[in-house]
Amino acid sequence: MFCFQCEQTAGGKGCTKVGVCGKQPDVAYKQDELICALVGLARAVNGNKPSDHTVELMLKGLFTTITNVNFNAETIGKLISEVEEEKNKLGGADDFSVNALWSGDSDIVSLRSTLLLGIKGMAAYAYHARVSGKSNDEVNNWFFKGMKAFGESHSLEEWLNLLMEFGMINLKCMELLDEANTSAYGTPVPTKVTTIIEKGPFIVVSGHDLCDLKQLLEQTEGKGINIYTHGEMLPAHGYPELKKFPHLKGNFGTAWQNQQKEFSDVPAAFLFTTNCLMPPKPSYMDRVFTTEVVSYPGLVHIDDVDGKKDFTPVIEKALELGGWPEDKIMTGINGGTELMTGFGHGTVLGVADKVIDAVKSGAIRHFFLVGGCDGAKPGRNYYTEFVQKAPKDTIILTLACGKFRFNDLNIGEIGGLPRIMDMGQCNDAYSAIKVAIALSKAFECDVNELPLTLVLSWYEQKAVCILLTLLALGIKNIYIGPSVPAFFSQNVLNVLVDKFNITPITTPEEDLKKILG
Ligand code: FS2
Ligand code: SF4
Repeated sequence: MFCFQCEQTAGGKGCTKVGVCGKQPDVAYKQDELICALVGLARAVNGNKPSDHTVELMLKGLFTTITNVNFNAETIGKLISEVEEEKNKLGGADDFSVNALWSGDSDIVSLRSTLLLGIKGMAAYAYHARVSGKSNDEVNNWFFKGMKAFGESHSLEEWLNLLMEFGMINLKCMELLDEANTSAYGTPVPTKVTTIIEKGPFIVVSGHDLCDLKQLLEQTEGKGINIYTHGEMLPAHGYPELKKFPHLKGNFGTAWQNQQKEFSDVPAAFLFTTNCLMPPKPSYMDRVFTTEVVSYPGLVHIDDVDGKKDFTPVIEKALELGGWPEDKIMTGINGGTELMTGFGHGTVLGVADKVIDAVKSGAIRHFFLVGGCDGAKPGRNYYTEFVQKAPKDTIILTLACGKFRFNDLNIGEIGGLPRIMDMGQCNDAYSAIKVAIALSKAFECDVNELPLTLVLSWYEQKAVCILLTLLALGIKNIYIGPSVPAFFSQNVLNVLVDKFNITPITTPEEDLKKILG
């Protein structure tokens, strides 16, 4: 097997025997086979408008191969057969070999891989938008354009151009998902979320899919079961159409990489709607359920029947386990019991005047977007320390699961605005972009001239598509960590440094000094 798509890849180079994430070689081979089948499907579509079913297969297929989503060779095998069948219905196409993906000039392999991984990330976003009823032809068509490109030969410059074109398409896709979420669940509002778990039966919902959470909230109404979010589901508390359910109580645990410890012996059911699933331990395996494209051998999967799901097995398990007999005080990483979320573009731009005045008066010196994925490496303490050491006249915008390193800290307010503002999930990077563009208009300057610095942490492929969007928008001086992606060759990294001044993180002190001067 060979896989180097995420930040924890073996030796910082590639997993070749077994995945650090727990992915076994048979699953890795199947995932490669699936990617090849999808290139074949794109070839068969050949620039024409794909049908709705063809698009669905493309999105499902790509999403399935993202880190910590699907560990099940059997379900991947079924998907491959469906893709092959669809390809043949469209008149067939030449096979594409996985060797073609990883072989050739190292810089070309690097650019090709970066595009493939970005496309995987965007597929997850397009998939979520789709289940909430939003789809966009331009975005859909680009999946086929991009996937077909892997079977073609392009110069370095052409690959770079494709990456930038993709970045702008992913911006459209994130906008589409924002529209899907806000039109279905309302505009997020600032909301306090407790980490204390009430006594009695409960279900913990993880992943990014708000549509699954809504269905589960409806199906558990009046049943004496409380619902808690986990990881990337935390921002759900800010959406009016979800927070209106009184049994959506709070947030359980911290970021994905702590689940094997945090879930152990907990008397509750766990539902994974998307990544990040880790191989479950025997102490809690019987209570973990999957849905959507998430799958793990031996876990019960909740299927979708015409957009509806029956969560009865999850509900029955929660009732059987019964929860804790007394309220359980759980805390965030730093000991806090209260988290805030709901600062999407609707909220932040709603107080734009206040923000602009605070910048003009000097009350706010600088904004940092400290966001992205979390992970297990000790180097990720950088992000906690960065937030703790950021001067009191600075604001921390944040998003995605990396925030669990510091979202229980109380670091005060500036003029009534909390110094840490959680904008949402990773896809809500769209909110951050919207706010940055609005501020640049208000101050009549380029985005790069704003008192704003992006300090990003990456782990899986959604971070790749977001980074490409930021670069395509011409955003420079991004700090990135905890390590440089293995799929960036030295020359590709040099180009990114030259063109965009991408800077690997060093220490919080040094980076803060460099940024604030
Ligand atoms: Fe975190 Fe995992 Fe959002 Fe990523 S919960 S690393 O999927 O997409 O961020
Ligand atoms: Fe390794 Fe990451 Fe690939 Fe898993 S997803 S096999 S950890 S590179």
